[in-house]
Amino acid sequence: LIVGICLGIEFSGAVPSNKDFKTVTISKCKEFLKNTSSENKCEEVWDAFSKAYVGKDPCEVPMEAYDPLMQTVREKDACNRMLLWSKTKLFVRQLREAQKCLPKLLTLEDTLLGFVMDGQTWCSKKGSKETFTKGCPKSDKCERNPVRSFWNRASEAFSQAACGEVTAMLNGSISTPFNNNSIFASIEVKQLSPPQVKALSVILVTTGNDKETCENDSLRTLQNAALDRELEYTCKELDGSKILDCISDPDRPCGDCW
Ligand code: C8R
Repeated sequence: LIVGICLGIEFSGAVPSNKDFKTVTISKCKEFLKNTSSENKCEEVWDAFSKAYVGKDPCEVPMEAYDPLMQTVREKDACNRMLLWSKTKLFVRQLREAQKCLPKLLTLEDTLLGFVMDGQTWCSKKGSKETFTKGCPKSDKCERNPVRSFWNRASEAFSQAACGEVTAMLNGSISTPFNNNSIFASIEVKQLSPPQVKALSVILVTTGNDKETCENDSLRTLQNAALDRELEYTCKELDGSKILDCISDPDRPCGDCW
């Protein structure tokens, strides 16, 4: 809904919402860090975050603008537990919400920055001190916008912390599950290499009747990219609808579903 509303609004009509956005961001940060030794860090995180885009043309914010933010937030390495995805956000979210029988996999949304910024939109204007949450440019208008650059940079840092076996959930109901324009293809895969990372295991999730297989051309490209990087590669097809039905059924034991 929010995306739909934003699409219809021109940037010139943007509404300042500095306060709300800052309040929401800091309170989500505090919620994430509750009962940890970093609880008081959220103002510092906000400062580093906002410096990346406030006062700048919203089409001229490169991913490097978030480098100082990445320095403030150091994530732990995630060995054998990292879950990357592309075009399967909803499915991954449903899996995480179901919590049942879930292999203990970690997504960027399980880290501070991913958790805090998920679902938010933000930008500023040249010379302005404000943050806007509506009317911000989309990636089709300009690639170097604050939101896209944030996810590029955060995804780069997240995948740099990968180790062991990395899992990727890709969408088998679209014709190009591995798409060069995606953050997964253009940033994350490029960070994965031995000795830190050993294997890439693809789970191709299908929902509905359109079903690509692991033989899909784009997945062959991914396989070759993985092998060029000297990573072991596996690919497995999964019926997403079946899995979701199964994990939401209290009478079915875990082992039945996976
Ligand atoms: N990642 C990227 N984008 C993310 C994100 C995330 O964790 N979380 C959110 N909410 N978004 P896509 P992709 C938003 O095209 O390009 C990481 C951003 O607005 O389906 O391959 C994550 O680690 C972003 O523009 O997938 C994952 O592995 C779109 O969702 C890849 O990058 C991107 O959604 C997914 O990026």
